Amino acid sequence: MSNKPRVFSGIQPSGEPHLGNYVGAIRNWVDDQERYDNFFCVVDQHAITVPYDPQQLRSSVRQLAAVLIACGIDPERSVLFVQSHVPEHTELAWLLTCSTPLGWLQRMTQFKDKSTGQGESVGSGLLTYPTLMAADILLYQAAIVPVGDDQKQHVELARDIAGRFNNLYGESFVVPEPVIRQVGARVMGLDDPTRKMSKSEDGQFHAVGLLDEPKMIQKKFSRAVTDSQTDIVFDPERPGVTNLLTIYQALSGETSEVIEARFAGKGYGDLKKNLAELVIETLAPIRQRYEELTADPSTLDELLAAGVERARPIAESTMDHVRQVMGLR
Ligand code: AQP
Repeated sequence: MSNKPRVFSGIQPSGEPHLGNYVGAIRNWVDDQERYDNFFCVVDQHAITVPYDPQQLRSSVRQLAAVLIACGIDPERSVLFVQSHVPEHTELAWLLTCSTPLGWLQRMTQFKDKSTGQGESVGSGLLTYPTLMAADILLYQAAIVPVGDDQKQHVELARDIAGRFNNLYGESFVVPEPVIRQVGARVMGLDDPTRKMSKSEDGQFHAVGLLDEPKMIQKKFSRAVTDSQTDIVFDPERPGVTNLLTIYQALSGETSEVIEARFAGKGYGDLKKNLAELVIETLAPIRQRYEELTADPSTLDELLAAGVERARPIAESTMDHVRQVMGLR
């Protein structure tokens, strides 16, 4: 057993993974892989909280797992697995749901955003999504949860849920901390820089997919919405140009001053062209590794099966304890 701090983080196979997922989460998981005892999970049961196509889900799970490995998640060093392959996630989710006040779930902004306009026909899984996420994290006694800014509220709720359970039934769970990198914690849509870049958002020019062809990447950046001003500076009042500069900063690792100096006196066309080149350069090795990995489907099956083998004993040990203290055994 490792004595490094334990990390858990998940990603939904709800569409093609995009640059926001990469900058806000995946690259941080990869960068810090050596420092932690890592559990990374393709959270397919989260992806069914909104209407979906079963055939599509099946292939998205495989695509996402392969993309994570192609991005640099090393299945030897990190435990990589699919949520539904470890049934303890849903068992713990139900047990936590029973001690989570309704009001805690109703005030989640993701629930409010995703349920807008659906009235009472909204799936109740969308409301209880955060208790499943809390179960994902608490099952592995993870201390650290690296996420993008949009998931901060859910990790804070997981802390509250863990605290409440520990009070009710005795010390059972490590109370997890969200870890959010400053640069790129919320990448915005290229077609509308006031909305977060999302897998499930419609619009061909909204998100840059991690497997997009170079030509498509150029096209998406050339159409990115900016504004009618000319100077290229980070300015929260100008979300379009700031979003492009933020992506540039996250991928180049340069400071905002250096980047502003580089583009001083230049136009939006230059920024978009340079940024597209940087993104193409970053994603090219990922696409190549993805192609190699998916050439033989059995390789991925074996890697995912090995991930379950490593995850399950820990999940089972937590559940043994939880069933006991809750009077279910
Ligand atoms: N736009 C973003 N900028 C920075 N980080 C982001 N993340 C998501 N979008 C951005 C981070 O990526 C990780 C995995 O996200 P997820 O799959 O669990 O679900 P999500 O946060 O709801 O992401 P999407 O892409 O918007 O999916 P859909 O459209 O299905 O809801 C998380 O750490 C997240 O913070």
